[in-house]
Amino acid sequence: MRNAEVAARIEEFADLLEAQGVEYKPVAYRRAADNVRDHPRAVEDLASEGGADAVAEIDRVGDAIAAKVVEYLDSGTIEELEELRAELPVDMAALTRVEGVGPKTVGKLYEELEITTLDELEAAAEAGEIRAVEGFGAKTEENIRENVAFAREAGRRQRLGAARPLADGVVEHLAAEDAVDRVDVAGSIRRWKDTIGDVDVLVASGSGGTVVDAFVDWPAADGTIEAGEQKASVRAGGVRVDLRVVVPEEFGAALQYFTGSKDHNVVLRNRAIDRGLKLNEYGVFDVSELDSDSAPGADADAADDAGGGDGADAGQRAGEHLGGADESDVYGALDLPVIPPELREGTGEIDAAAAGELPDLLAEGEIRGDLHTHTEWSDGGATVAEMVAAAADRGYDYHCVTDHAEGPGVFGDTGLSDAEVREQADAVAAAREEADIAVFHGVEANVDADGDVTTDDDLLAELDVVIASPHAALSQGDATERLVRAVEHPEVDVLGHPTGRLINERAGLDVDFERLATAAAAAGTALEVNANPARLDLHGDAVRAAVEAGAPIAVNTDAHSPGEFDNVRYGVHTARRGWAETADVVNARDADGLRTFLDG
Ligand code: DGT
Ligand code: CA
Ligand code: CA
Ligand code: ZN
Repeated sequence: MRNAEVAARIEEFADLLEAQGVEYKPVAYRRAADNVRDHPRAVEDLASEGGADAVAEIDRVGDAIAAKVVEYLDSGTIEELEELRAELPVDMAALTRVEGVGPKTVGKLYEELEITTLDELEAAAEAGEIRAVEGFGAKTEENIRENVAFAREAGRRQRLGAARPLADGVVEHLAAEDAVDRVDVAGSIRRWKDTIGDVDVLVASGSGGTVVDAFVDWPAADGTIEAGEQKASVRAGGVRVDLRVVVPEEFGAALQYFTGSKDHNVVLRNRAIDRGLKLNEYGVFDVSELDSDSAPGADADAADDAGGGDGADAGQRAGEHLGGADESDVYGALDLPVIPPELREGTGEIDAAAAGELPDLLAEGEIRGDLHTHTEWSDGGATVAEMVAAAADRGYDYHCVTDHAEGPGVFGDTGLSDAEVREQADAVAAAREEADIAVFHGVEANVDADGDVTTDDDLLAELDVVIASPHAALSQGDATERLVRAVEHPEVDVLGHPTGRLINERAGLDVDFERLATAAAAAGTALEVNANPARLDLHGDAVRAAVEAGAPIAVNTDAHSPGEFDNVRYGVHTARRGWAETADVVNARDADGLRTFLDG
């Protein structure tokens, strides 16, 4: 499926047009890109079956864009895009990662100062050249200077939400090969880390060459970085994807090793050494009978060097082979249950496993409804009835409509006035009549810079569910007391995307999560794990603080269209990274359980 890759090209078009000061068209291109990305069918299949006409069937994709999509799929380039790139030869992706710098700014800075890269941008800011450009001031220049480092760091890692569909795609592609016995992802993508350095894929097969050939022929691959007998790397949609092929007898050991994290593996290997065992990517070995000269290094650091390399020397497979086909061989040999990948960060999970105290983690499929969603009443793209129907189609037991209330950080006429919220209550009541599931009405209110919730208390009291979210003043220094005030508000049920971070774009609020979680637990207010892959807010470590303090958790997609319900898995796995149990999550409860929470 090449939808994400094609969408990225259309978005690049939008950026370059916007940088040239073209109006309206960029917005149209971005909408088209969103719909291509979310389309259930592979865009390359549409193109090969019905050409540009079939591609133009995708909502908001007109004939002009469809023709460009087909041109790209056929030739790998789009002539008009190449021309735009030549006119504006800038590193758009890197430059627009700087907070406050959009395509228009990039266009202007290129025109005036010929800035094309982050380094040049930083140098110009340091030299005071930016404030001299018309429309820019000292404050803008200062902001740019402060935000370049964050942007540079952000560029090195991809959002989970960008990498995960690629990982799913390559697994699906390889699983269809006869030569592939087993295939799975490893590394940070298997641990569902919020950002991904590269995607690691592991295959069990007796014929590495065939698998490597199939891998480099994966349609989403933009280019091959290297290809050997048992290993290969390609670039796909801006992400590096590493493949390793191992024999089936060693698949479990390799999967365990390459899933990491490195910290987890160090603790695990030391546990093996304590038992007279050796653990590496080839298996678990009993080395107690070996003489000390051929025994492996007695500490984990020495064993560390085992990584990499196509061929292992015999020493690494020395000793009695106890297993390695499955991960359970590895953990079992160390008297441990298999530890869920999300927990493998070396933060106490091995002790917990040894004590039989692993958490009963929330699972995909246990979420029974979304507490935070939008409709076209605010900035969503679907009607109340469409969102309710989509929730019912997913098998949810209930649905909550929580459009934006007007307030700080909610732009233009996006947010509903008090009168509009009351008017919407009637529309929700009508949808409730037609629905097979419970439908709750609420609002997403705003937490101002002081921690006040800016919607009228009387209105909040009329609603079934109140989300309160910070949308403004998102770089104010320590925001702990601000958020504590919000969770202590008697009408607030859920603190939405608590830090306001946007991964790789905005660091978000600085919060003492232990203190916030303690206050949330006392007030009975849920802390949200916002499943939008740009947010994943709270992040795993903060969830863990929340769970330890006994604060309720809500895993919400913040869906603005039915397609965005699918993001729920990112929220579930982020909650798992925070050791959240099913019982901690208020929207894993049934409708009565949820009512009890909301009324409490
Ligand atoms: P990433 O790609 O930066 O998001 O993070 P990972 O965890 O996927 O790291 P990566 O791709 O460098 O390596 C995958 C896993 O392989 C890693 O989590 C642990 C394991 N691994 C790789 N190299 C070493 C090593 O030198 N020592 C140890 N102990 N483990 C390694
Ligand atoms: Ca990786
Ligand atoms: Ca890797
Ligand atoms: Zn929202």
